[in-house]
Amino acid sequence: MSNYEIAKKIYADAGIDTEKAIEALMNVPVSLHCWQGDDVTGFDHDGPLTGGIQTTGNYPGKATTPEQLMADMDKVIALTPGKKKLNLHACYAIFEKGEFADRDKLEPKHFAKWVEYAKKKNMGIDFNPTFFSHPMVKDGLTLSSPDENVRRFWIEHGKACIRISEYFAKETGIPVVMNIWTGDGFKDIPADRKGPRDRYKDSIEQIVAEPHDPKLVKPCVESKVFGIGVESYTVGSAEFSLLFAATHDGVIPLMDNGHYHPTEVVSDKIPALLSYFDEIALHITRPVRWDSDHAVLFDDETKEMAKEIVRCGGLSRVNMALDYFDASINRISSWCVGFRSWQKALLMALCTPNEKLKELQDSSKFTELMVRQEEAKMLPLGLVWDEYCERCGAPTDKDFFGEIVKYEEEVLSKR
Ligand code: RNT
Ligand code: ZN
Repeated sequence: MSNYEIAKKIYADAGIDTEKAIEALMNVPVSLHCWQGDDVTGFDHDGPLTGGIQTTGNYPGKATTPEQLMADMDKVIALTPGKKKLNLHACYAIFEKGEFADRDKLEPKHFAKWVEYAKKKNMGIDFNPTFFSHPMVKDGLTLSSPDENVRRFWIEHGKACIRISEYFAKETGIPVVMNIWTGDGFKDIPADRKGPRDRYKDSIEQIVAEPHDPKLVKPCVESKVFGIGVESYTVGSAEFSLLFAATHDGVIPLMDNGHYHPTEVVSDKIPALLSYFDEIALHITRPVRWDSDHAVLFDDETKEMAKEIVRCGGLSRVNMALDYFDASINRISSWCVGFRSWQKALLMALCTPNEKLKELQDSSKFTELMVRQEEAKMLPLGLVWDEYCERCGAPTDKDFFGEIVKYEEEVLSKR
């Protein structure tokens, strides 16, 4: 008997069909963020990263051209199992030689090379307007700015991104999740908390009013509790963003698990939101003490989030995207470890006797519930994971690092 056959039997005895789990996971798209490859830089500016987010580290070999970034993504795709969507930011527009369009003037043609890339890989695309790292961010504000010129510029950017999103959806035949996040906020105690939010609300309303087919473009709003330099107040707070989504048809709330007070957990918020929304969206990250965006690991909260999605029957209702950026280690390894960790968490959730555990809860057998939950942790998931990787044509944990080292020697070290 192969290792997998043994594992399959152990799981079957526990009432779990690993074949079904593997098949289900193969069909769940997870959005792979292009920005891990170049420290959230993009191709439309040479300025610093702003917006209260920060990459730390200076590991050599970072991608600086579209060709390099695509080559690096090829590697990540080859080294990770599972279905992917490509997650792009507007600052990753690709211009012809001598051509430039500012953010408010971006057009579908500036992303044609990405469409070609996604089609080659059979991937859908998700999109993000880039409301940071740009001189029109004035005093840290964009869509909530009191300066009408500034606000107008960014509204036009948002509208352009709706049009580009629709183009992606039509080209790939797969709906596009378009996420609106800004770093708007204040370092110190504001004198007016409502004004910026009223302007923010009006701006997002204008953006989502840009004509689009709601079946093709799904706008999201992402909340945040604080950022570097915006410690005292963020305009797009949790309540603001959630309520915006709740009161605007077709707008989806996006929760990033680095964007809450440290003792809050997104795993608990997933079922709460699924009680109200048809669809929700996630940014999956690893906040270490703050929104540090470390690479996602196979840790407890990651597992818990995946469990909630699976238990709620949410695999088709939760738009999952990774969002982290570590510049202190090999970026491709960071990308792969994060993607693989989220796949492991989903596989574990699919290989958990959820129905049985729920029955124990509903019949108040809490003593046994604790015992069975602990028992489930020791099931031989690693053997099912190896089988899943193999079936997806991806290396196992044991083998994938060798490929990273080889790519670093042959490609990254020569940049
Ligand atoms: C920042 C937000 C946001 C960004 C990306 C690059 O705190 O999480 O989603 O990380 O848009
Ligand atoms: Zn995010």
